[in-house]
Amino acid sequence: MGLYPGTFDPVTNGHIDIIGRAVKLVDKLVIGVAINEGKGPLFTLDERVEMLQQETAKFQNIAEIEVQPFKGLLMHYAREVNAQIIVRGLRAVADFEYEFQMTAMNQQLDREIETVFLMADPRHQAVASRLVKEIATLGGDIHKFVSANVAARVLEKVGRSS
Ligand code: COD
Repeated sequence: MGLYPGTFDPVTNGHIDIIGRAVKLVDKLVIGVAINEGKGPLFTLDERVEMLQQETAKFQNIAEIEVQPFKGLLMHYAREVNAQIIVRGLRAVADFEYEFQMTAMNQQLDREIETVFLMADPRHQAVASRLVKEIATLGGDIHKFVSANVAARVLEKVGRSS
């Protein structure tokens, strides 16, 4: 069983690419949506969970998928859901230091659970939720980076019609 944790504010084509790869590696994937108030999310926790449920329905025939909110320590949550592996996505070199530090600290908290890193298709590697929100706010087209459903919801949130 694998756990893919994140903020998913909102879920992007980069996240979906990683989920599409992860479901080939595990029989069940829990997608843990962190409250992460520190990041000042645009979407509520319920909205982020709902969007992920809609976007991941197409993978249900490959592996069982459960989207759940979580708060508190990732490693406590990973143990609670019985995860053997934590899935993380790697984007550019800039991600590496953050991911390296987080994994190293998490390893100190629980040595039984391994973190695996997956890379998205080059078309999706640079996509980041933060930049999608910025582009939307500044009047740019976000349809290459998120699904039509997510794009409509982002545009509505930032006061633009799609
Ligand atoms: N290509 C590849 N991977 C991608 C892409 C892309 N285009 N976009 C995103 N990803 C990957 C990210 O690298 C990440 O691995 C994952 O998808 C989720 O990304 P985000 O940005 O939605 O989520 P994060 O990175 O903000 O999630 C951070 C956590 C919520 C997992 C972290 O803060 C956490 O564990 N919080 C709980 C508190 C805790 O345990 N703290 C101690 C940590 S040591």
